Amino acid sequence: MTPIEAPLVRVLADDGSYAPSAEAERYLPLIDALTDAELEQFYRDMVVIRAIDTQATNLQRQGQLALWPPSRGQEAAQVGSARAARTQDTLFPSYREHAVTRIRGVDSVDILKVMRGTSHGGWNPTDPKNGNTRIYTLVLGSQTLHAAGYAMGLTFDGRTGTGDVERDEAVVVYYGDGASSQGDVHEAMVFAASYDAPVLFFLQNNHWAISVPVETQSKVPLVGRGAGYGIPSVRVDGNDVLASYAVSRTLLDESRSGRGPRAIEAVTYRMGAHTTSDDPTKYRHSDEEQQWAQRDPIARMRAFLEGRGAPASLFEETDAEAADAAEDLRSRAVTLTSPERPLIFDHVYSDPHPLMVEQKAWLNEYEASFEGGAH
Ligand SMILES: Cc1ncc(C[n+]2csc(CCOP(=O)(O)OP(=O)(O)O)c2C)c(N)n1
Repeated sequence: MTPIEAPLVRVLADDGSYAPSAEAERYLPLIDALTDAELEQFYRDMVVIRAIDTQATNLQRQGQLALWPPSRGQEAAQVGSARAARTQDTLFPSYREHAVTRIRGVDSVDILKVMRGTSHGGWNPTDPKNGNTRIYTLVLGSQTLHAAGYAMGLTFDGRTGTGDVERDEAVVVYYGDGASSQGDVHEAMVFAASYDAPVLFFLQNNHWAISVPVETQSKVPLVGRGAGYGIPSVRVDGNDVLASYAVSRTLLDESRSGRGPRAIEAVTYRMGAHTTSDDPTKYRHSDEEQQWAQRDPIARMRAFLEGRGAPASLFEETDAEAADAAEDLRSRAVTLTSPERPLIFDHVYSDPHPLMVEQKAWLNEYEASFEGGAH
């Protein structure tokens, strides 16, 4: 099979040394402007979310969750882009954006509620503490239509494109290489391009759509999909948090300034299983996994920080913070209680609907028939 190659924006080499690719040149001023505290925050974000992700995977294995989609390996793509978004932006995740949601303020336990089956959506996207983060979407690609429509609305309402980067709003939507084959994604790109909507299509190419390799999804680099609709598109090393941050910040600001949608293909790797229901050893080789282990985004950033003289205490404190966050997640996850049965019928329609009323009555009657041990 022909390998998929295209120029890549990369700032850090696999070993963490500062070695910008030619394509990275225009983004370097943004990286040079980052303070030590900001660089350390990127690292902390990645380490903490990995601990949370590992904890959630363990919780599923111990029967506490029905399912968990691990984000291991994709931390840099997610952290860089989420830190690049501005407070006023709205983010539309898929179902693996655990770092993105956390950075925006969503309590990771709220994701666990969905995966444990105790909540439909997990969090209220209009609650300010959730940082304009929409709920997870499991229907592949559908969130790109929601995002494009929302971004069009921002234009119609005059909430974007005034030239004030601190106030103009933009949208980031996350989706995967598999989802990029969905019609919804293409329709979203057509509408966004036609209406100059301020939306950044952020594709995490993690190389696998469950068992389907990316080479089967496309004969050309996926970055070409946005370009095909006239959307300026950039391919970044998705395991390089600095590249992800700088390109996302630049393209989002271009988009909010009224110049239309933008797209990023972040080339990364799903280090774990698709979900806890999947066994990747059935369809991919361990050589490939070992190769990508050498490009671990956390090890890369750590080596970079060490090279800049970061003290050992930074790494010790970060590990302790991550362990605390994981422990806190566990202690709260195991106490989540099931909602009252009728909740399943709520929020289907905004007004009472005769069919819902009928079904709710039927379920109550059915469940009541078990009471008293008659069956
Ligand atoms: C419309 C639709 N079709 C099929 C599925 C089943 N499905 C769930 S995840 C998945 C693969 C998605 O791969 P990708 O978009 O690359 O994202 P990743 O899971 O790798 O993050 C499929 C086919 C679905 N959820 N929605």
